[in-house]
Parts: sequence; structure tokens; C-alpha cells
Amino acid sequence: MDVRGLTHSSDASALEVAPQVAQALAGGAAVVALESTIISHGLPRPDNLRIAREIEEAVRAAGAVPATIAVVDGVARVGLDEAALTAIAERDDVAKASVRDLGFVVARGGSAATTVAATAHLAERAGIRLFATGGLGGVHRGARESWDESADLVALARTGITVVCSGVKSILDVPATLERLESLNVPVVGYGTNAFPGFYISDSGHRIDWRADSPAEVAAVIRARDALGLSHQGLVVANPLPEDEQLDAELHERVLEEALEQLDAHGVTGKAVTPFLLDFFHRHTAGESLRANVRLVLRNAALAGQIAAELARGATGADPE
Ligand code: PSU
Ligand code: MN
Repeated sequence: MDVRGLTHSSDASALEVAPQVAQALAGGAAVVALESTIISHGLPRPDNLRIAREIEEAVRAAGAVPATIAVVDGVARVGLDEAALTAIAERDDVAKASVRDLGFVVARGGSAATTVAATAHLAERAGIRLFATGGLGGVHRGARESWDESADLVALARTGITVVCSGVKSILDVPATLERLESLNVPVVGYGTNAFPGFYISDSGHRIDWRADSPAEVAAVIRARDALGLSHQGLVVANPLPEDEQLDAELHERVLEEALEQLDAHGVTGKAVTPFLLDFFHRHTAGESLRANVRLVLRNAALAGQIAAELARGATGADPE
């Protein structure tokens, strides 16, 4: 298996790249990494498995090979077959793993869905340049007391991957998250907009400096960053839901307020916070938030596929250094 930087056979058995993905990478074809926490902890069963397949399909339709990433029975897998995808969606023993959890899950032969941070790490290690998800983790509201900031942010500061997302989840402190991304040198570019998207809603109300209007423009920025020695750091492409597909703004405000109250009332902390809030939303918006969540992930998967295809086109025939 052609895994970048892996020399020992013991390493190679801890990280397995699916044949289709390995082949695409070796041939310089377009590949898009997909996270699995959204499948196991972010979307309700039984819809999650069908949606996971649809996300992969959206990547394929854009001309790229999907590589959903997760740890299955002690092996970090880049690209899941049907059995592994089903296991992640349906099994009760699937943990939520960020970067720091990976070693434990693998050493103990366990299974885990990977967060944006962990997925980005494994994808980069396999040589994948594009990654699609729903919304990034970030600084939680009340972080001044709780210090709750997703490891997604620091991971992006030192992982060379472009993440297409619909901003950060609206349950978070959005302006604080944007400030942290700035401190961490993680660039944010709006896709077709200078308004930072608000996950379920098109516009979070916060502006961003940079905008790109086509996959080719994003690919040009990625290439320029590579040329300047910035390829070891992440790039965030913020792709908003069109206004007519967003969650009703009033409904969003009301449910968010209730969700945060319930979070406090139940004393939920740590990595349970995000799944709790997303689940609360899905149950209290009569499925509207779920539909918005699915739409935005599919759109992000398609755009990541287009950018990956654009990058692959540019690379063909070019000197491999
Ligand atoms: N985006 C979604 N649904 C999700 C997530 C993102 O649309 O479930 C997940 C991602 O895996 C992200 C994680 O990395 O939530 C953030 O969790 P935390 O806040 O505990 O770092
Ligand atoms: Mn957290």
C-alpha cells in the first residue's frame, strides 16, 4: 500500500488505504476525504447510512474518488467498503475519536468515527488534499469559563488539507472561532460570498476577507500556498447554503436557546456537547435542521470533488518536483 511516510510494516497495518483510493492517489487522480463522526454521532439512525452513501455519491458525481475515514477494529482506514461503512453507521461500540484518541483506539483494537481533526490528520498522511464535512468544530459559547474549543482548530493549523464546510456549527461562538482561526494562521475563503456561512443558516452575520467564485480559483490558491511553503497548514473553504435552502432563522434562534439551556440543565460537557446539541436540533425542528444538514454536506462534498478534480487537472503533465 502506498502510504506516504510509512516505512515500517507495523505502521502500515495500523493505517490502511482502500485499493481504489490508493490507485487514485498513485495516478494523481482526484480524491476527497470524508469524516465519519457526522455519520455515527451527527446524524440519526437509520437515515445515517443512506446519507453516508449519498455523500460518497456526490463526490463521485463531481469526478473524484471518495475516501470516508474511520477506525474499524483497530485499523485506521482511509476509504471504507460497504461492511465498514455499515459498521460505523450502525454499531453501538463506535467511539468519537479526535487526534489524541487515535493511538488508544488502534492499540486496543477498537472502532471509532473520526472528527474533522482526526480525519484531516489521517487524510494528510495518506496524501489526500481535499476534505468535505458539514461544519467545523470551534470555540463553544461560554468558552471563557469552560475552555471548550474543538481540537479541529489546532489540527487545521498544522495539517495540510483544504476543508470544504458550511462554516462552523451555529451552536458555537462564531466570532470567537473566526478570531482563533486568524491566530492559528488558518485562512478562510468564502465560496461565492464574503459572508461567513452559519451552518444551518446561509449567513452567520460575520464577514470574511477572501472570496473565491470557482473551483479553479480555489485550486489556484492551494497551488500558490504550496509554492510558498504553506502546504503544511489547512485552508477552510466556507460554502454557504443558498438562502432558500437554509433553516428558518427564527426557528434556529429559538431552538438554539432551548438547546443551550438543556445542555446546562443536563450538565453535558466534553465531547458529548456537539452530538447533544445537534440531536436536540434534529428533534425540535421537526426534521428541518436534519434536512438542512444533509443538503449542506452534499453540496460541500460536490464542491470538494470539483476542487480536487481541478487540482488533479492542473497537476497532470506537471513536473513532480
Ligand atoms: N459537522 C456536522 N456534524 C458533525 C460534526 C461536524 O455537520 O457531527 C462533527 C465533526 O466531526 C467535528 C465534531 O469535528 O463534530 C466537533 O466535535 P467537538 O466540538 O467535540 O470537537
Ligand atoms: Mn469540545
